[in-house]
Amino acid sequence: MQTMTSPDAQAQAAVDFLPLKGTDYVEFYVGNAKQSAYYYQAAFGYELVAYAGPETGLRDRASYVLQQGKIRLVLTTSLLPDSDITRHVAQHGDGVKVMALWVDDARKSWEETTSRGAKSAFEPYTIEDEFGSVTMAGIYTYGETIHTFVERNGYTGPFMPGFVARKSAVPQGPPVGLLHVDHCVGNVGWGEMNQWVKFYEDVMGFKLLLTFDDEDISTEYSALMSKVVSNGNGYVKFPINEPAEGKKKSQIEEYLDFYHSPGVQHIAIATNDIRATVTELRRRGVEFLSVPATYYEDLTDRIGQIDEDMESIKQLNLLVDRDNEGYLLQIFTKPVEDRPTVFYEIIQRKGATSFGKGNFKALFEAIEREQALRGNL
Ligand code: TYF
Ligand code: FE
Repeated sequence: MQTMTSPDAQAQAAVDFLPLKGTDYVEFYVGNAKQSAYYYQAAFGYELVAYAGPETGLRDRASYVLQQGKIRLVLTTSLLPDSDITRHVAQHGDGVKVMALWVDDARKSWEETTSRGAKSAFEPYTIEDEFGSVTMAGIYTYGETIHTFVERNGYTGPFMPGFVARKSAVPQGPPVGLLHVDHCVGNVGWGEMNQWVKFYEDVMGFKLLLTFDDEDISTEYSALMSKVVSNGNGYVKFPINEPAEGKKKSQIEEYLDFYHSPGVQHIAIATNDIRATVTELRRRGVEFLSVPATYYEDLTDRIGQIDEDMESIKQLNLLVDRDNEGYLLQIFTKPVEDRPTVFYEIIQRKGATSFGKGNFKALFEAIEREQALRGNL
């Protein structure tokens, strides 16, 4: 007798085994969380909302939780001469340790992924206080970076049990308008991109969205390759870069030389008014990469008409690209620490779902000018 997959089983197979509600928080391990928290408030307009440290009973570390729109950053520092946090900071400098994903069922997320081959970072556990309970579990991704699954069960406290509410003491200027995390990009070693794409496909149920080969993304000097994976509902997108052979050192190689392992390269943050956002960020002293005036010479020919007037785009040094669905405006900060590692992208999507391929050359040349100043090209 012939066996057929029942429609029920087929529907079951199509069900997302790792439904994600979005990014819950991004946690950095840093050398001095108090000062980093000040920087993110003063320069990027985040608000301090929660804190955990010696005053709340922790002996080994302090964490500051910052929020803007739907974005939550956790800045954690060690209080000890030797600990996982201390060693992480010594190895990588300030960097992203956790990309936390908001889920309905943290235990199931951990079981589904570890049973498919993910390396566990920590087993599911639940913590509670008067505001409710939060269940978490963690798995490793590239380098020392982990994904924590966060199940909030309608938790109503400022962040999670163990944290107390804490308000900003930093005077705030006009709002910056950062809304949510658009994508988080990882840099991995030579020849490792495909195995990490496979990890996101097989272990996390993501789909390959886009591929950029070294022809798409090479300047006269250096090259890289990139593939973008996305989860079922498209809320979570992870581009993964690896270096490619070029005449000079790839920006990905420079990152790996200073981070000393794979890790998060940039976090792209969405705004719905990039001109207002970047004007305010510049006023607050955030440093951006710049493209030469020639970038704007043929821009209208390349992207056609847009809502914004070209003069303001040029003044703010924004990049613009178009795809089949619309266009996007973007700009990139310089690295936000002394090592040339983590930086931010500010992005406004007006229909476009792509990644600014038309800007790669100008952007990578801008990065190379910075690399050359650092003596790393
Ligand atoms: O995320 C992206 O794909 C774009 C462009 O090293 C990009 O932001 C790609 C690779 C890279 C820097 C930016
Ligand atoms: Fe990006």
